[in-house]
Amino acid sequence: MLTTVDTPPLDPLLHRPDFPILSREVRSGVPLVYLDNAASTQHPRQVIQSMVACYEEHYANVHRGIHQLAQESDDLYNAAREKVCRFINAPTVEQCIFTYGTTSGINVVARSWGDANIEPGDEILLTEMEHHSNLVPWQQLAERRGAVLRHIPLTDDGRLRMESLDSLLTPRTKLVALMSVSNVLGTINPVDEIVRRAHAVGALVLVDGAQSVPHQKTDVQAMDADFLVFSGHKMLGPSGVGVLYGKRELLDAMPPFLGGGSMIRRVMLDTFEPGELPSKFEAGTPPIVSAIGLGAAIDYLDRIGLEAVGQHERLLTERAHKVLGEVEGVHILGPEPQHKAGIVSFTLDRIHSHDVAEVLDRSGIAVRAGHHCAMPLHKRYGVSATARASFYLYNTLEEVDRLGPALEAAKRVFHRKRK
Ligand code: C6P
Repeated sequence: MLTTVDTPPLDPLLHRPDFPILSREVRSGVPLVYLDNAASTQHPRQVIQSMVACYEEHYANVHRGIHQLAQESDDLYNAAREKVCRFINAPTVEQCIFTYGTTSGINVVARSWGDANIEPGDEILLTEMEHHSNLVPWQQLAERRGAVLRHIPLTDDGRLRMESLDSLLTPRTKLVALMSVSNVLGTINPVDEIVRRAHAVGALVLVDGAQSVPHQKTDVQAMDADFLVFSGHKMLGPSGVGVLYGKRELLDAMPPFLGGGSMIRRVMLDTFEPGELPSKFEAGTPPIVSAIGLGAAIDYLDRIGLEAVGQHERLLTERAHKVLGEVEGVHILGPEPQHKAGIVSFTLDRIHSHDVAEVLDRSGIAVRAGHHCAMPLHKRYGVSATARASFYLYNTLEEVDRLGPALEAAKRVFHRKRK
């Protein structure tokens, strides 16, 4: 995790008033403790207001009109793209394509780059910890093109077995697609090293940044990834918008995936000429207001600084390991806090994770339970489901502390039932 000791500590209490939803009560009048941030984060007023202002004052479709509202919407939409581009240090704005989320970005690459470049027998290297969004599109591609899928195995403590790269990366490998941070284990993967080694055998790398871009500084040029995808709704932005970044020469050479309005230069009755980047990959009316909201979310994160966010989440994660470690019967999946982001998944002996989540909910604590769209990962660790607490900049140590008594309560409820 990219944090420095010089970064002043983040005080979540300063930011919580910006998030109206965090002050509401749930169930029978208990304060909400929102620990489901890996699924989706909450929104500060600044993001909500940016979208309200767009609807109330500027809204029109983009890239189509010459009237004033169309121009104002264009300006706001284009400004959001510039913010995204600066946020990940993309060399040019045209390389940041607005998608509908991480899933849609991966599918664009699989359908467009994949169908044009993958030949029978080519290998695509994934990892055993991937989200279904970074498994299924490649399975579909492999089926269409006769490619072979390989997977980097995991250690018992939830890290990639890097030594396996010696045999898994070969001249047959055409693409490595991996998550930078696991949405279940919290593991921070050594992306830089994997990119370097993949490039050494001529493979491209797609990084699923859904769980890292919101929490740690991302520099696509330093990372040298060929593609990066992420979602707005995991970084204080609205749902329905995401980003696909790609290297210019790759995006230029890729055929468009979705056909329709906006993505063309010229259309004849029986053929068309595709437009330039980024429009080539933004067919139809894009998620205009969501993109503008994402721009406002980036402004908010920039003001706080991702170093401070990462440092704060490290404190919360360390505290969560301590609190959960004191509850007998809890087993945490994944590595020690120094190797992970703010995501802590666990099981509790003899209680299904859905029941754990339900009892935590009675105390106002929102966690996710289930397979978290990572069934193969859960199978690797011999469990079908886990409960997951995941943190963001507005969570406090006191909120994490509440997990302890709530889990003890869960044990009392379910162990009594079984007697
Ligand atoms: N993970 C979770 O609770 P979308 O839904 O397209 O915005 O993001 C998909 C996705 C892809 N990769 C990773 C690493 C992810 O964590 C997610 C979304 C959520 O873990 C919802 S399943």
